[in-house]
Amino acid sequence: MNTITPGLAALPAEKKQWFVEDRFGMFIHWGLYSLPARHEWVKNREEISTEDYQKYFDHFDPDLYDPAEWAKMARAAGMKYVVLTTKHHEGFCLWDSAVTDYKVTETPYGKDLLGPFVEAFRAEGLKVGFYYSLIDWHHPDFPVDPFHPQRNDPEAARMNEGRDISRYASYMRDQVRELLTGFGKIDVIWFDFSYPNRLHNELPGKGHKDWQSEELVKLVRDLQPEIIINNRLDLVDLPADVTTPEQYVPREWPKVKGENVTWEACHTLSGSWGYHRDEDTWKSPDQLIRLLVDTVSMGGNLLMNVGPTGRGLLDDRAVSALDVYGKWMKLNGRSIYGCTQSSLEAPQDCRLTQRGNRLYVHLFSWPFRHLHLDGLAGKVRYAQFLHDASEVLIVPADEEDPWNPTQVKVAPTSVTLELPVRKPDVL
Ligand code: JFZ
Repeated sequence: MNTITPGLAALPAEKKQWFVEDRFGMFIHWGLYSLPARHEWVKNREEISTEDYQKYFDHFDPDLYDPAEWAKMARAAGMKYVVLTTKHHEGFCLWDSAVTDYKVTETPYGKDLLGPFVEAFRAEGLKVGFYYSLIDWHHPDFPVDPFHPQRNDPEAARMNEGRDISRYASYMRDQVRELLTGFGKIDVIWFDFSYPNRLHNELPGKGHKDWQSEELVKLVRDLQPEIIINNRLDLVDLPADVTTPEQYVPREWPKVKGENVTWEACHTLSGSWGYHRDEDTWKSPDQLIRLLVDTVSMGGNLLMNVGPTGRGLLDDRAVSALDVYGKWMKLNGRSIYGCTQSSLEAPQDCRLTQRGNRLYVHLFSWPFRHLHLDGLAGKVRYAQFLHDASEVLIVPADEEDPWNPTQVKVAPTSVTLELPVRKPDVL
């Protein structure tokens, strides 16, 4: 047994109730990288120096930014909470931080983005979360490491002289304090990310000692006692409030030390998190819905990402994806909100979600006329389609059809539903 330092204990389950009921949130990656529009890691990938990256700061002017519009779209898509990158790895801050000039108020836009954002999403009834990058490729005290844009610079070692990561850790605490005191009640904080081991090159990685993660968590718990903190602070012996697999569908409910944990999958609509103009890997409507159903069928949440453009709009491809969710959730939201994994085994090509004694069967491919549900003999009172509430007949177990006695055999332990030959024309 680990004894947990006071102030570091994880949130009790009842404080996470809203989160597991809501099930579906919007992730937003927005920053200077929206201008190059070729991946939020562009500074790293193209090894861009801070001087060369400055042009994006000098041209940051999202004149069409209207957070009320975003919030309406998120709500219409069925999303119940939002997580915004207040600072991503590039180090640029979307609020008027007192401890840096590398912030939106110093760009041509010249105004705070975060205050209006928080207000707009709350007004639509969504809970609000802040993503805050532990990595910072701009801060002068952040040592060049395996992910740093200057990692291959022959001067890297010399550059690190005088860089003091403990000063950076204290900068992070200052910023987190601003974020968690200046914008009212914040529901989620999403730190990103740790890489304590040496990676592909010889430079050491970074983990909880570098971030001073314990101090950070204590501060967060102190300022916002009900906030949900994710698991990317490299606090291996501390239970996190939520585990966050990324761009990946687990095979089963994720476990920590053998126990099912609260978890949230995050996914992109295309491949990049930040706005990427030329990417051609947008997920199909079918894939978008499956990601949500798959996740909830294993007891998780889905945080689906959008990357607004440099002018502050969601582009048409993102808007269409949100429409897909909106249309589907309007009819099928009851199989998502407040639902979780069922203890029953799903038939082939199906997923199950369950809320209380109501079982939702999601058919990923359409069977011919009959759907057999094992282990449910005598337990199904009524069956219906969710999209139109039309009855789905249950094949009586004890009656044989005199015209064709071999037609349907109902196993004594299962229930057989009679489906129309043609799949109803809903997504
Ligand atoms: C991180 C970010 O680098 C990325 O830009 C985005 O913000 C995403 C949500 O989070 O990406 C990660 C973090 C951890 C791993 C991979 C990508 N990992 O541990 O493999």
